Amino acid sequence: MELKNKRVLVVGLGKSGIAAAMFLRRQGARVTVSDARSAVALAKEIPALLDAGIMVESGGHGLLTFRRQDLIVISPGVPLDTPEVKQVIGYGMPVIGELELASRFLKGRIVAITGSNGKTTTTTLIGKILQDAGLPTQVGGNIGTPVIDLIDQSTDKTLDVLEVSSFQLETIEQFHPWIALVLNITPDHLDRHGSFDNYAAMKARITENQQAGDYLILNAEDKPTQMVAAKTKAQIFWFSPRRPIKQGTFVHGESIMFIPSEGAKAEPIMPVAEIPLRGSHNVENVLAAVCAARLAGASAESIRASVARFKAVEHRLEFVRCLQGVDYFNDSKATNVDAAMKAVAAFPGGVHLILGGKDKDSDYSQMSELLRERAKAVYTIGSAAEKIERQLNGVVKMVGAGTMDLAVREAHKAAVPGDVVLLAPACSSFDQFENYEHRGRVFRQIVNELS
Ligand code: UMA
Repeated sequence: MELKNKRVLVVGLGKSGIAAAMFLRRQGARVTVSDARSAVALAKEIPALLDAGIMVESGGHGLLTFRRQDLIVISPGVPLDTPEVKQVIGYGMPVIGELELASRFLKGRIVAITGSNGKTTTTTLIGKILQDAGLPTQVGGNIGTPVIDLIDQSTDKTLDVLEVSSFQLETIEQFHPWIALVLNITPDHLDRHGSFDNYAAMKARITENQQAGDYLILNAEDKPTQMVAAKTKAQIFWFSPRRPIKQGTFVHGESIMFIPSEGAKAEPIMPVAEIPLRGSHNVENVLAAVCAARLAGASAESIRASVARFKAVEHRLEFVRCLQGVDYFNDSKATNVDAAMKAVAAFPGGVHLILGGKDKDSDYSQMSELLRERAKAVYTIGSAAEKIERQLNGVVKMVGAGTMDLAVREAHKAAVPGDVVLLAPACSSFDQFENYEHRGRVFRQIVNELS
């Protein structure tokens, strides 16, 4: 892709927009960036961009800026129906995302992981297993490091392990993973994608450019994920915690097994009991990671050792502390209803659950049965509080806490030894926090200050 002297507009000046703008400039493009935030809010970012010879439009997107370009690169957080974007797409202007741009320059082979939940844990785990197996590996994408930042270090031998979101997949064209994984598809981001079908269709795009020499790993127990099988040219591998499958990974008795091809003998990888992560959803994440790692060339022994050493990723059912016999867990990354349910289901009972934040058109009543069974109380925070209280009315004791501070303190007062205080908010964080990491750090700090 020739970028020299091309006029390129980068929309959104977050992590991926800044990385994309700087990369495009290094490639000799004439770069402009446009962000909805004001110049004051962008005061930290703007000087370095201007120094690099990049033009900056702040405080909103101007249609004229959009029209005078050869290419538009949009950040994952910018919806395609943003009026200016929609209009130039109508004129036939090429619009791609940072993932697509990066993957055109990235060397090596791509292992891409998507799914509604478990992406970050599985991505991190695959990265660790491959690194421990001595394979040249780097990790990035939705997990936090823009894919563009992996380009310089990549060689033809590199395995680029990428967490990819529906937002990123919405703007791909040629993105082509060697190994693609779809962990599960449950409702999320419906405010952005409009419907579950649209959202699922975005996830399925991960396999759009795969060919017969590629691998697609799918969850055999998740219906919407199974549907992706009909859309691929790649060889399909399945994972299942419940039943033997013909090709892929599954649990047999107490062990994780791998079958490399239909009819081949099952190879034992490791006992399930050696998985150091809580919750049955993490067994699924490990099954998916094991399958990818075996296909990428890691040995069974090496995989077993890496998995056994693996620690929960920050903000994913992360153990914070035990105080007066009560365990505190931070699952701030549980940003949708399904993830929050998986977190609650990881405990046999006695859960004091902190729920709320910014709603994403979610249906919290799906949690009713599980909460009746396992939760002692729900503490609501953020702008979704009223909706949650309405939808879960009468299901479980409800405490309208409003803020994280009050929620933790109320839960601390009510919890008795053996109980669990769990932050698994089922919402995004943007109403009260910068992002889910910030929310998780605030929770941890309040918990660590309790006495
Ligand atoms: N902006 C506009 N116009 C708009 C909307 C946003 O100018 O219409 C601007 C904002 O003012 C802001 C910038 O765009 O300055 C933010 O861009 P962004 O939201 O794309 O955020 P980045 O910092 O570039 O981070 C993105 C991913 N964020 C999202 O997809 C929302 C990060 O995933 C990812 O780690 C990073 O790229 C590197 O790849 C985060 C995320 O929340 C973790 N992902 C969602 C999820 O996991 O559920 C999909």
